[in-house]
Amino acid sequence: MEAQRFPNDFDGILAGAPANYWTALVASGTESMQVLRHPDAYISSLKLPAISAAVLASCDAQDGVKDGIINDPTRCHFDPASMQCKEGDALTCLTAPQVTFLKALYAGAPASGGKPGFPGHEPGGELGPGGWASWILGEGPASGSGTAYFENYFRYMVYDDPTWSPFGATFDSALHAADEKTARALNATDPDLKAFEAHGGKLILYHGWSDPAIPPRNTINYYNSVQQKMGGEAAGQFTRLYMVPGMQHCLGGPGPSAIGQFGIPTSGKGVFEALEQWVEQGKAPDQIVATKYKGDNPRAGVAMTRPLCPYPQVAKYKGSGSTDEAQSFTCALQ
Ligand SMILES: [Ca+2]
Repeated sequence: MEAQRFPNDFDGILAGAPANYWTALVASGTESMQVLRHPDAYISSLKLPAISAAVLASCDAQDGVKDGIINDPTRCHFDPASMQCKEGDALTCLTAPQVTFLKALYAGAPASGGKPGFPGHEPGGELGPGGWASWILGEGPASGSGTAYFENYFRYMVYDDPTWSPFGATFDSALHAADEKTARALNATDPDLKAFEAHGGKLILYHGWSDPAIPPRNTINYYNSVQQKMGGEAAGQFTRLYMVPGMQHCLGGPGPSAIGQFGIPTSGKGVFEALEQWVEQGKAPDQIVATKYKGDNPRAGVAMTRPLCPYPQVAKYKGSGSTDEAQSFTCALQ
């Protein structure tokens, strides 16, 4: 929003997990609340270990390294139907309504009537303290912590009705209402960054591929829209996007998620340092270093480093050397 509306405020902007298409983000919450109408589709977080195991069995090795991290979830075509229970129900499988619900969570809000939809959640990173259990699934239908954001936003910011329930809401109706009331103030989807470019501003975006709060493809969509509007070469002079494999909302998750964001140290050049060098020395950022600490605690020592590559490049294993060390990987296109 700063780069779009107040382009002269900052020389450099580091934007992590941007909620820039706010109205669609909150409206997409109605998709995860469809379990209110179909309570038998509710998936207990006790099933997440089985879901995670099935996702990883399907997609972990696609990037050449079996490490519990999916480098590029867009290449993962995990089918929840593969987990459908043969009979009855168990923590290791999904009932038919649960299969439908899980598919919807990955698919997001579908486009309709010529209007774009909104991306869903990505396979990988469902487990763990910052995963789906708290944010999406909660302890009963529509009780995840994300639900409070969506529900209260529509009650108090859109409909002015404390009794409003997402029970009958659809993505289209919610988006229309949220757009009418709040898009002008809160959406930051303008791809025209000419004024920020003219000011000499630099923008680095990053987003965890396993973010359960803000679907990561939304950031790719915005980045691509800027490329289209400004032209790829011009945009490359002042914008970068880093997609962080296995990182949940801003930090945490199965992947190395210490990338120099908000003061978290990494073991090489992080995103903030990269931005600083770009603004102050004109040194354009290339790959930076992502670190995973033991127990996600910087004081406990380094468990793994990986290069974090400017989108659309990904870190590729060279085929030899420790997969816990960044130098065993190179940034390359798929
Ligand atoms: Ca992998």
